[in-house]
Amino acid sequence: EAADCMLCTSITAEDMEGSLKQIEAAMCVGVDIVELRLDYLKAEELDVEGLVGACRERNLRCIATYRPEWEGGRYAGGEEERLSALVEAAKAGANYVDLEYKLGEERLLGLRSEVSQVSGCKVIVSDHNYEVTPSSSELRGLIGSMKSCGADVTKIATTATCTKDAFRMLQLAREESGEGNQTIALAMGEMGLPSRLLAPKYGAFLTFGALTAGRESAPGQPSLADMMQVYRLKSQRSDTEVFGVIGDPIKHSMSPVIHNAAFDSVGSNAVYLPFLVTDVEDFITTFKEYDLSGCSITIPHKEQVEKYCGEVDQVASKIGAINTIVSQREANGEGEATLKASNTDWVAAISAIEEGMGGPGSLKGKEVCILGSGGTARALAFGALERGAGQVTIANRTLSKAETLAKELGCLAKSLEDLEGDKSITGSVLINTTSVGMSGPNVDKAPVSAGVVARFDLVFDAIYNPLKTKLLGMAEEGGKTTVSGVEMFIGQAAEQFKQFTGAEPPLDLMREKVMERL
Ligand code: SKM
Repeated sequence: EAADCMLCTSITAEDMEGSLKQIEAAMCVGVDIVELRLDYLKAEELDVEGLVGACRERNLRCIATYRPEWEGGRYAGGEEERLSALVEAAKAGANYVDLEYKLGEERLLGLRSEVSQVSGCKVIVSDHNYEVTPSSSELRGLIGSMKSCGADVTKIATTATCTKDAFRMLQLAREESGEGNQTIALAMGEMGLPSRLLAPKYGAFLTFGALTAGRESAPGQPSLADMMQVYRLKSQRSDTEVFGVIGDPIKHSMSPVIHNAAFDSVGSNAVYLPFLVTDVEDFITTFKEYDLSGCSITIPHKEQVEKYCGEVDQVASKIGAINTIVSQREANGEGEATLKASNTDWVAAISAIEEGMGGPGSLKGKEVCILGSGGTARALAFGALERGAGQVTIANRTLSKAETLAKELGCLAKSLEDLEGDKSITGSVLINTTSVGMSGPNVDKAPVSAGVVARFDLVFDAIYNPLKTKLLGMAEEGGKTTVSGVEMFIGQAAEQFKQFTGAEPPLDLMREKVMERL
């Protein structure tokens, strides 16, 4: 069945003209309802009747919210004035008014009876926690109290400090989603993103998206365009399968763009989310408890998930790094699912490098130097040896980590300092697997100096965002052959897609979707 979770955006302009523009833009995107954030308007611009009227004229449902500073909003004036503006909004025809739970029962019941005299307007009782997500039983208690304060719709916004928090909020929405589906349960912050993107699957009353990136009215809101086009919220159902990518950081990842487009193209009832994960164990427990279907794993977690997986493919186990988990159930659907782990990085990366060197087999006998010693380094070192490379050197900031990996696979270990200083370390291929140069705070940095780059013929960067990293730029300037991480990225994602769906990956579409964004 199709979920009827409404897509909402907040109108956050400081004047009437800006508000009207935002209302028009929201309608163009296709929102179901808008929240008029009266507290964003300059005092002299506040025209409650005009704003509500503008929505009514356009047949657009609206919520009137006048959030005070004491609840995280912008309104700093007196309470009487604030509350009478909300009653005025109800009279003007707002569909909902949002009243803060912290106003207290007596005040809320009084306001509720004032509002309910105005036909059609319903009361949302809301509460915000900008620090944590309280226990589920506390949250259930809160919903109960909100209802006894006259809430037609209950709204709880908490702050997620782990993935489980986001799913607990979704669970709450589901529990309350019976008759009329009247709970908004959102976890704010980047870790709370699943609570926003899976709101339709879990039967929440509504979910918020930002009109444009940078215009969020609460921390962690995705853009409306992404919600509709990338995550396809309008076609989500209660049985939509959930996939995703875990990493820290994760904002730069193009996996959601590539996998969601691929799911869509084969008509798969599945959605793929970015999960900011710092605590792998919390994620895996959540994955199992909430029956997720599969996930990709990126930096820095590739070496930590193996112990949680029931079945690890032999090569992945030898590499010691996992980038793919698929959940598999018995045919009868009973019992705990088995997590099947594999590594789709190494073939994709080695093929991209060999392609850059002239085709299959071209790594044979070549000297390769790998920067970094995490999960991607493991995959690349294994792959290079598998394809017959001569000497493979692992160079890492912390020498001991390089030594551990080198010993396991039969390579040489160097510190980055050695590599910089010792001009006798040369070779054919230089490979970066560190996150230095990745979109984010280190985007302008390179893991080694131009002097090191000069000692190799070809440079491969496992980073794909940006397409041309600082390191690749240096290599290009030095007249070297360069291979960007994007082909590896597409290759590893295509193999994951096969495992996730059993279908052939739409390679051209996947490439097109990534290139559009890079
Ligand atoms: O191995 C891949 C992983 O599957 C996904 C990913 C990403 O989303 O950026 C990068 C690589 O680590």
